[in-house]
Amino acid sequence: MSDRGAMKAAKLFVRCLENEGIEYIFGIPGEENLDLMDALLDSSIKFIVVRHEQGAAFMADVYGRLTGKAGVCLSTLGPGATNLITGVADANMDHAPLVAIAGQAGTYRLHKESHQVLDLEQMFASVTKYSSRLLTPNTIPEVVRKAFKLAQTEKTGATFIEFPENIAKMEIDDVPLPVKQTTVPEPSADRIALAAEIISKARAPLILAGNGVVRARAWQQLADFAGRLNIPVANTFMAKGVLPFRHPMALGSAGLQSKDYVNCGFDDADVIICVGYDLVEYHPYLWHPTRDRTIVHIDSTYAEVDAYYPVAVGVVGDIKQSLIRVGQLATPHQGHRLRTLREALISEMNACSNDMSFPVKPQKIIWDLRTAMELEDIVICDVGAHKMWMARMFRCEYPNTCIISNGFAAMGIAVPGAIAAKLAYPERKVVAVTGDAGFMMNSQEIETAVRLGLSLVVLIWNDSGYGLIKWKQLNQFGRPAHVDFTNPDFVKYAEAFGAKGYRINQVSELLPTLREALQYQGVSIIDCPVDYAENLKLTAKLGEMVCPV
Ligand SMILES: Cc1ncc(C[n+]2csc(CCOP(=O)(O)OP(=O)(O)O)c2C)c(N)n1
Repeated sequence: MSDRGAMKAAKLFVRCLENEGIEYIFGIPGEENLDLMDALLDSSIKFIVVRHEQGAAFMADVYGRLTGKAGVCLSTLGPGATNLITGVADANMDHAPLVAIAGQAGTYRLHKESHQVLDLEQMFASVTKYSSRLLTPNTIPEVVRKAFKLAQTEKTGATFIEFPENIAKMEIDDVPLPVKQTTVPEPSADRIALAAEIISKARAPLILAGNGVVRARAWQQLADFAGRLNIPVANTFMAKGVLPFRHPMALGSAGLQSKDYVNCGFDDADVIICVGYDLVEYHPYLWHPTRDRTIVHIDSTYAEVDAYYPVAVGVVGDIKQSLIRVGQLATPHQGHRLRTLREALISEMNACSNDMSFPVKPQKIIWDLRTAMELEDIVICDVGAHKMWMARMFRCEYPNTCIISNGFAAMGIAVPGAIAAKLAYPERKVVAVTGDAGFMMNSQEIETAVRLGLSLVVLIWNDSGYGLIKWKQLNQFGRPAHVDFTNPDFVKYAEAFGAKGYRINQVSELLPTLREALQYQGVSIIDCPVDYAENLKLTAKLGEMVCPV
């Protein structure tokens, strides 16, 4: 073979990454990965230099969510690796495929107190599916293949490779291992029959669709299943869009910690069909406190053990196949008992479409954003009160058009995530929806976006505080504690990066500003004051709600 022959281990490592079809690596180099960085110069892989390793990990995380292929991030040893870890944990807990790579000191100084040395293999073990240190160049093909295989196999997640600098310099004559696509096994016929029987006999079945449906790309099968059997569908935050919201069976997102319309659907149901549902997102005690409903578990893996998740039948295997086959066998239901829940949500979504109050109500921000964006465009949502509103009220007609971190729920994902989304889908518009606090956690990546010449919009919901925490404090204690701060002038801040800054001074400016920003060739940052008095009003209203079912 012509590309055989002795080469540096760093070069073999890069060949192994190319063999995995890697397009981008997000990261920051350091002194302990000089050979790897140099080898990357001769590669087809594009290295995206970022401004904080956490940004790199979030970029890889969102790239993985959107494409289904592992996103790759890289740091140096010690402080670079500790900076990386939040984004890696976020990917792992939200089941986004990601491979993290860190440099390490030479193996001759790992056994003692030594400059910048931490045991990274051990540190990443708790936030990944697989964590490995390269102790000899001979293991590079196996370790890289295994890291990608595990990251991209259900339940997908993060893996980690530690690459000591002396190993990277060694000579090796080897080639990458062939990449084989793993296949999910077929569901068994008796489980399918039992699930179909339970569903057919149910008085009031309900589907809870989770992020696993997105990962399995099984949204069409889900829509066919729900449509044929006439069963309403609630989705988790991360599964927004798995059923187009215009579908009459769509009930919207479940996951608000307090009661919501959709919870009335869970209360009313006797059989709950969980499809690709990850418990980490929305704990079963929140939707199944009585522990007495019949649960049908349709997923690619066995169910997690949880006292509030007693599975009557588990249909484990390829989710697409399971939905097709159970859907064919089960008897369709009639009518739509939960239509009133859907109607109540829709009337709430519409209620503030013409609201002229200022600061802008969350519902109105969402209305204008949905109006300004095309349905295939992508929102990356940060974590906070704005996420709760977006999850609940931002309509999605397609999956992966509103990315939400909801397992680990780490603030700071939106800006780096938007950069990754734009790199993955240059032809689509991308908006980062973020609180002022989450924005400031990774706003340094604005420089990355500007340098890369990307066009994206950052919409900041400005309340000069940690809004979600304030909401909870007011609910529980009636007074806020240590949640207020001041912000820089976001317009000047944007301009300092070479981005365009907008400030919303009255509500009527929001829609035209969003439209202008979406057309702008470059990065635009919109500072939108938000009226979070609506948070408590929502909790109070839902608290007093009598179920309309
Ligand atoms: C990295 C991280 N730190 C802290 C938290 C806890 N937390 C969740 S939401 C939130 C407040 C977010 O404030 P902001 O970004 O301004 O959004 P808002 O709630 O005001 O919409 C905090 C501190 C978290 N989820 N992630």
